[in-house]
Amino acid sequence: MSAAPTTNPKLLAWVEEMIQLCQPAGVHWCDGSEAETQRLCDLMVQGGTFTKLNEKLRPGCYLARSHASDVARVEDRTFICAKTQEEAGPNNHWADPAEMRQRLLGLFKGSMAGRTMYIIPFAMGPLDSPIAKIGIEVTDSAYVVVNMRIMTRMGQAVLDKLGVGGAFIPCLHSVGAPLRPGQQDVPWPCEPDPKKKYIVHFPDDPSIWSFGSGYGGNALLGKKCLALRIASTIARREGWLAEHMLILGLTSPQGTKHYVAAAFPSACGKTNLAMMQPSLPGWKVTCLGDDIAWLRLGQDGRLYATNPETGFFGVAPGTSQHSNPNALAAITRNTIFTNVALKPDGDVWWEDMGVPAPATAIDWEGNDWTPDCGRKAAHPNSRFTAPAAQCPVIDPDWQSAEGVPLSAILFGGRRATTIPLVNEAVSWEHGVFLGSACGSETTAAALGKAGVLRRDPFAMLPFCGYNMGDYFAHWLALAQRTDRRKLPRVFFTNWFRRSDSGKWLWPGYGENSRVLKWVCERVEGTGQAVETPIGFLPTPDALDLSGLNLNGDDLRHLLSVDVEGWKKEVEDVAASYSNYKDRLPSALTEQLALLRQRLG
Ligand code: O2Y
Ligand code: MN
Repeated sequence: MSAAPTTNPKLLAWVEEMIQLCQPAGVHWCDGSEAETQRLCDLMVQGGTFTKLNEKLRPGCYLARSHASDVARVEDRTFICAKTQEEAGPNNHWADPAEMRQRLLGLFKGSMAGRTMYIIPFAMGPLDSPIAKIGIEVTDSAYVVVNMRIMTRMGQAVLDKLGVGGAFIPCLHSVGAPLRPGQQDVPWPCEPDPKKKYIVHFPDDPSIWSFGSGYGGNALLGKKCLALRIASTIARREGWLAEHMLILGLTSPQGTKHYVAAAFPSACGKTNLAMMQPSLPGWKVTCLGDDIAWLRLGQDGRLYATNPETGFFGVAPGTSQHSNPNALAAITRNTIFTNVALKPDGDVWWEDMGVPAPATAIDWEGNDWTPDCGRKAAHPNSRFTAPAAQCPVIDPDWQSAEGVPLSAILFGGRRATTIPLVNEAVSWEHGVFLGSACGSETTAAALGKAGVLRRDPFAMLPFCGYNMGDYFAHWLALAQRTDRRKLPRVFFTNWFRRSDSGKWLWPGYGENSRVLKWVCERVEGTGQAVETPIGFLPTPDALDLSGLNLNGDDLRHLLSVDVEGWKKEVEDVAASYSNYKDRLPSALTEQLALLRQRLG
């Protein structure tokens, strides 16, 4: 502790307490330097956690393979320990804070024996942003340290900002695999029993405790835990919003620029849209973030968006030259790959990469793999961790302290039927209704059949740190705090509509720029639309479909109101609302009633 690079007494006291609790073999304060990262990567190569990739083909890149029991976020082990279950809401698992604390103290006791405790000072949001938050993650995973360095602003600059009296959010993480003296370590230590993993949030402290997993959102505590679950509770108090949204800039051939934020449930292609290459000539997309947006009213009454992260933790399978050329370019160097396949030439491969499968490879579990072996080479949730600055279309203002003013917000989901390609809300309240009705179908659905629909309001179901009914009210209240004409226009999009025979009706990817163009035109007052029972839909010739071979029937299907489908939709949304009981704002019940009425 004498080597601590801070004099902040609260931080020193907390770290001392954590050392006493976790009993590590050593302590390392992270400075975030290049040299430190290199030392940790070398250490992980020696220990078998990392494989260095071919330096010529993927300079500065590494591959990690996780334990087969530790491959994704664990929603059923994620808890919001608010004072009461009512505060956490039906959208969260809840446990009594005092009881949970006792349970966690038992688990963390001696949990880092034989390991190094790393202390990671990190900031979510640019350090000079008025809503930036400082976290300190204490972890026994070097993998977490090197990922956090990509995903957050990390190191000495954060401690300098914290100073002697600054506040921080304590984030305790252990893989839950202490080493006995002389015990050999494994490449991916973790607690294999799913029932012993805990991802716990105490919104009243606030603090985060994560035990047993070394993977993704379970372990990189700045991301879903801090920047969404805890930040959403802070944002409610402080009057802003922490959202599961990408942020992009869209510039027309005439040079007019609009910023758009978009919320889609997990696995709906947010990273692809965030950095898309528009198919429309002369249009340009720039990326500000692919997963999280913090939104706050500016002095001028407009809503400003900031990405609190500095990297992409993107899903690898499906990332190809067709779906996301800019992501492929961003991950050519200084990238950590987790659970993808290793080719004999020391490069990586995954399903739907758009290049032929190698004749042989090592799969994500470390076994020999051939294309005909009947197994996937990469895990479906395999990931790349890459610096945002490496994205070829990163927006020049992506680190702006004030954020960027939003012209539009898009909601969406993966829906085979009923939901049109694009639909504009008629008012802020209607927009909040559209957000609250978000849902997505499982991708495993048989071709042509709708998958199982999971309602995912605002794409925040796994990430809202308090009662979703109160969250809806917080969104509605924004219109009382500013001139509502200055708020972004709200749209609902669906790139995943299928015909009755199961054919995709919309080509997606770069072609989505045609929808974004209409969105900009609506904001500017030039886009043609017809008012329908569900909102404003583009008139048949309002979308720029030049050069796209879309047949008239398919276009009509994409842009029509399926009244019978919508009647079922209304009842399904009503059923989801019943979860929130008296916490559901009356404005949303009214929106539902109005929609029922308009549908006849
Ligand atoms: O499985 C994980 O731990 C990652 S989940 C994830 C990662 C990046 C961005 N979004 C998500 C998500 O589930 O929404
Ligand atoms: Mn996400």
